Amino acid sequence: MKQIVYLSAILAIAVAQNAPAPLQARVRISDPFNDNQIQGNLTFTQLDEHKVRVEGVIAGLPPGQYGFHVHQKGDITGGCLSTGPHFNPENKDHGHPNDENRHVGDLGNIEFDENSVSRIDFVDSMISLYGPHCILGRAVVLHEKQDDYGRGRHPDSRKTGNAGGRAACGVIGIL
Ligand SMILES: *[C@@H]1O[C@H](CO)[C@@H](O)[C@H](O)[C@H]1NC(C)=O
Ligand SMILES: [Cu+2]
Ligand SMILES: [Zn+2]
Repeated sequence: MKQIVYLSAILAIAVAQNAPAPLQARVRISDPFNDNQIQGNLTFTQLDEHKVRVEGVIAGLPPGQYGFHVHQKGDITGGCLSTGPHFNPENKDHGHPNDENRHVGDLGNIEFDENSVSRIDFVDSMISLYGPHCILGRAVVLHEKQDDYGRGRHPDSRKTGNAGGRAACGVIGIL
């Protein structure tokens, strides 16, 4: 009896060690070409094939909603503008995170509270840490205005959600 208990304990440990560690990525958000008023860290965790959890805290913008995207390039040599357009490997229109027709990088808006803090914790079903939707080595960009999810009248709505300038950004790296 004791041996069976030992054996199953050893087996359980072996199974746990065989399970791959979750793929994770990290990004430090800042506005180094500005005055470094905006600061934050985010962690991405691959939960399963179609789910990535995004969690972290960003501080430094007045209360409100701000566009939040993954942009194509992990290049911040010339500030957040160097990151290029929204990550859009399937050539779709800009949209809401729950839309079928959206850029892979369209993560919608994040909200800053009255203390200028945004607490982020959501799951997205289109970004990935591997494969054709992989966001590793690309950039997170936080905008100066609210993303209208492509529903606005402005000509930029279908391309960028008319979210205005780029307030802060960071390159997504493997953790
Ligand atoms: C981000 O993480 C670094 C260390 O990993 C820490 O020094 C820094 O304070 C964090 N920034 C915020 C805004 O939490
Ligand atoms: Cu953007
Ligand atoms: Zn977009």
